[in-house]
This record gives sequence, C-alpha cells and structure tokens, in this order.
Amino acid sequence: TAGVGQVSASNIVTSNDHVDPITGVTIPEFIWSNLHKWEDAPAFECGVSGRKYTHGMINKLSRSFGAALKQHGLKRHDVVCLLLPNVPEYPIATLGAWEASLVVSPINPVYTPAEIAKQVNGSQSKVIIALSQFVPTVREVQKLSSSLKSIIVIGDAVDGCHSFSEMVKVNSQGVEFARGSQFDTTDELALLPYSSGTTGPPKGVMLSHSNIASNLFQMTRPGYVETNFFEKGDEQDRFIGILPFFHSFGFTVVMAKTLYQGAFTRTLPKFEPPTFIKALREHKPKCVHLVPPLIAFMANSPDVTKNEFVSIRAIMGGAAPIGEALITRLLEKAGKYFFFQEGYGMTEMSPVSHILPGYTKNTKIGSTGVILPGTQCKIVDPSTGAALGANQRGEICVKGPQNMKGYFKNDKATAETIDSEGWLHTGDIGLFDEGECFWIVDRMKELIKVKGLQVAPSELEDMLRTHPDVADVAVIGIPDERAGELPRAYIVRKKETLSENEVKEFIAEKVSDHKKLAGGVEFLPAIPKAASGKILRRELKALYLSKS
Ligand code: 4UW
Repeated sequence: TAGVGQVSASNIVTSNDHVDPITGVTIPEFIWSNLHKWEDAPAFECGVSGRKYTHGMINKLSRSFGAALKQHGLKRHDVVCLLLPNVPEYPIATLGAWEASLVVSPINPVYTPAEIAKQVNGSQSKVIIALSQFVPTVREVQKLSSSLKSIIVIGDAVDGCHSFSEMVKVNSQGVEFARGSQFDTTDELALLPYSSGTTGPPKGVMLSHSNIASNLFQMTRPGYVETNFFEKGDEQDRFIGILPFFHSFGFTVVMAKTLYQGAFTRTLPKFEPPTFIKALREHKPKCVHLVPPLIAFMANSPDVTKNEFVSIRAIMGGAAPIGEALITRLLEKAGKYFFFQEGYGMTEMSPVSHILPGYTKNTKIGSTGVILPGTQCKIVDPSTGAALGANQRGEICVKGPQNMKGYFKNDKATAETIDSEGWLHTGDIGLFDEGECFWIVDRMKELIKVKGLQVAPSELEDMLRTHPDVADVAVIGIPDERAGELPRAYIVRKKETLSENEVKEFIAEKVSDHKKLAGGVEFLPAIPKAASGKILRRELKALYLSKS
C-alpha cells in the first residue's frame, strides 16, 4: 500500500516507496515536462477580476518575462523578490525568474516597509516585483535598502517602474534559458523564502531546483495526493488558491503543483468570506488546501452549507495543529464523504515531509500521515539523541531530497538545524504508531504560528528591547480559538508607569497585523531563565495557562 513505511532496527522509518531525487532539470523543465497533455487547459484564474491564463500561456509568458529579465541585465543567482498577493501572474513571474537563472524570494505583501526591507536587504534582492498599488510602500523600502535597484509593476503603469505587461511581450525566440544540464541542480539556488526555523530571527531558506522538483514528484506519487484524475481521462483537477503563495505550503503544494499536475486554480488575493464561498460554488474545486482558521470557517460559518462541499473530494490541511474535533465537525457538516488529508511540512523541507495517504480513508483523523517516498524520519529523545521506537514522543528529524541546502549566509544556524548525517531537526515533537502514521503532539521550538503564519518571538523581543522603559522581555505564543496562537509579551519594566497599551502600540506601529501583541502584555519582576541564559518559555506558558 502506498505510504506504508518500514522501521529499521535503529528506529529509522523509511518509506517503502522508493523515488530518486529529481536532478539534472530546472524546476521549469520539470514542471513543463507534461505540458503537451494540457497546454490549452486553463491554469490560473483570478477570483476577483476573472483574469485567466492557460497552461500554455503561463509557459509562453514566463519565457518572455525571463527573456526580459535577462535583457534587464540580471545575472545568474541575482535575487528577485515578489511582493504579491495570490494573483495569476505569480507563477509567470516565478517561472520567468527561474528561466533567467535567478533566485526568487517571496515576501508577505502585507508586511510593513521595515519588515520588507529586512528581507530585501537580507536576500540582497536587486529587483522587486509588486502590484502597482504597492509602489508607495516599495518607495519606503527603497529608502531602507541599498541593494534594490528596480521595481517591476503588475497592473497600471507607474512612472519610474518597469511594466510587467510590457515585459511579457518580449520575444523569447532564441534566448538561452537556464537548463539543468548546465549546473548541479542539487546546489543551484531557486527559492529563498524566509523562516525563523527552530530559533532566532527569520533567515533565508536556500531551496535548490532539485529540492522543489523532488518534493513535487514525491507528493504526487500514486496514493498520496488523491485528487489528480486528469491523466486518467477524468475532468481537470481544480483547486482554490487561498493559501498565500509567499508561504511554502501555498507556493509548492498549490501554485507549483497546479502547473505540474495540469490543474486549474482560482486565485484569491485575500480571504473574504463572500469571494471564498463564491469560489467554492462556481469553481467547484476537487481539492481545497487550508490552514486551521480556514478549516474552522468552513466548519463553523452558517454561510458554508452542504452545497459548498458538493465538488470536494479532499481537503488538505496543515501548517499548524488542527485537532480531531474540528476535522470531525467539518466532515459531519459536509454530509458526504470527502477525504480529510493532513500534511506536515516546514519551509526548510520545500516544504512537505509527511502526508496522510489515501488508503487511510479518514480512519486516522488527527494524524499527519506517513513520510513521503524517498524520505526518512526518526523520533529522537532531545536529551540523549537516541532514536525512539513506536508510540514514544520525541523530536521529529527528517532526511530527504527536499531538505534545504541551508540558511543563506548563516552557517551557524544551518549547522544547528541539519546535523552532520543530514538529519533536519524540526523542533516539533511527534510520534509514530505501529502503522507508521505520525502524529504531531507539541512544538519545542520558539516559533509562534498565527493563522498558520510564522511569528518569530526573537524578532518582537529585539524590538521591545529598544524601548527605553523595558529592562528584559520574553515573547511566547498563547492558545487562541480563532488564530491558533497569539503573541504575548512578558516584560520586566524599568519604569512602573509603562502600560500594556503603550507596549502594544509600540509594536503595532512596526509590524504587520499577525505579529501584533494580540495575546496581551504582562509585567513580571524577572524573566525565568536557565543557567545558560536561555528563556524558559515553557514556564511562561504554564504561568499563562495556570491563570486562564
Ligand atoms: N500539525 C502541527 C501540522 C503542521 C504543523 C506544520 O511556516 P513553516 O515553515 O511551514 C509550514 C508548512 C506547512 C505545510 C506544508 C506542506 C503541506 O502539505 C502541509 O500540510 C498540508 C503543511 O507551515 O512552519 C513549519 C511549522 O509549522 C508547524 C510545525 O511546527 C512546523 O515545524 N506545522 N504542519 N500538520 N503543526
């Protein structure tokens, strides 16, 4: 059966499905390998404006865009960042950059100029591709960045910016595009998303062409992703592109997989209940990819009825703990069989390592499934490093062709995450049962997940330390029904007059919404710390839970 693994004597779980890493081809070469089968079929459609592109158009326009980027003087390994919501042009910009041997760094478009500048400067991005309406924000970013040289706008023309719609008209005939035969694709950098990993501030995650192509191949082996019947003569697979493409889940599993599988995705630039429900009704998705707050919306909102589930054969969820109760409620509401497929991933793993395979047919609700083909996993006792057997809790460690090359210009953080044997230490606590299905039970790393998006405590702590009345600080995530978690600050103040509101405002003016201290602020005489100086976040969490 697809997905069943094998536990070795040394407690390493290996997938029984063998696949070799995808090497020797770029991501575009890999993605377009089946283009002839669905060239004229629709690929992406904007759920607001109706702008629509076929697979063949995405292929052609991305090559033109790649040619234009080359004409622009951009050279192999130059970084292009994307400041875009989910729009049908997202894959054109991404694949165009790859065709031109460039590296893509996706940025959350609701970030503040200071947050954007951090990623632009960290990644040394030379070009930013943004919606025309974001240009005022980008101008602020330019004041904070020395690397950023030019702006490409999607939408109305803006003075001083290059026009995406002009660039996609460039003739790409005879242009030499990146070819996997020209370099080592396991080393060639393709994507540079930002993630804080297990500790510290957000860092550039170096994903190669081979990382992403391998992950796409692994997750689409028969039995894992249950919806692709297109090749078997069935109607085309349809998705809703609501999860942000700047995040690894939306980027690989929704956007890139749409192209690789010949699917048709309706993109939604932001979550608004009416457009989301309209998309479910009109687009008739076979599979919807969701994070827990969206699953909660579908399960709880009276505006979502049985009718919205008619076309759905699978809902794929992950990025934060979902919980059996919520999944059960969702299945009951649908009033029909659909397969709830939980996945587990991390930006650093391209991102997928585990998927609940089709054969489980909702008998393993709450499990994140088995390891992907070509991947190994072990559960390690964090204090001894020993690999543990079935039903024992420990840190999840993963080895596979989807593991990142490392963090950008940060060998120390890389060495702390990937050990000398190639195991990536996820900072998550989990276990596997006798059937080798895995369960995520806790998180030992600092990371806070708000609506499935990362919030790095150290980023907020560093900001708070710059406040003149703050002596010491720690930020943790507290549980929240709607968002999953919310950031909460514990502060040792220098002046008794410093108020909760002042602290909240101080942060609110610097960060995007999901990083705000919506979990509150509490003042303490001292921050609990280990002898090493490390913040004892568990004690703070216990303190919070004891009072709530
Ligand atoms: N249960 C509990 C889960 C789960 C989870 C992730 O922002 P990042 O780096 O990356 C992601 C990626 C999520 C993802 C990718 C592909 C996929 O198929 C899928 O499921 C359908 C999900 O979120 O954050 C990584 C961290 O997010 C937590 C966990 O702490 C992990 O280290 N996380 N999935 N199912 N927690």
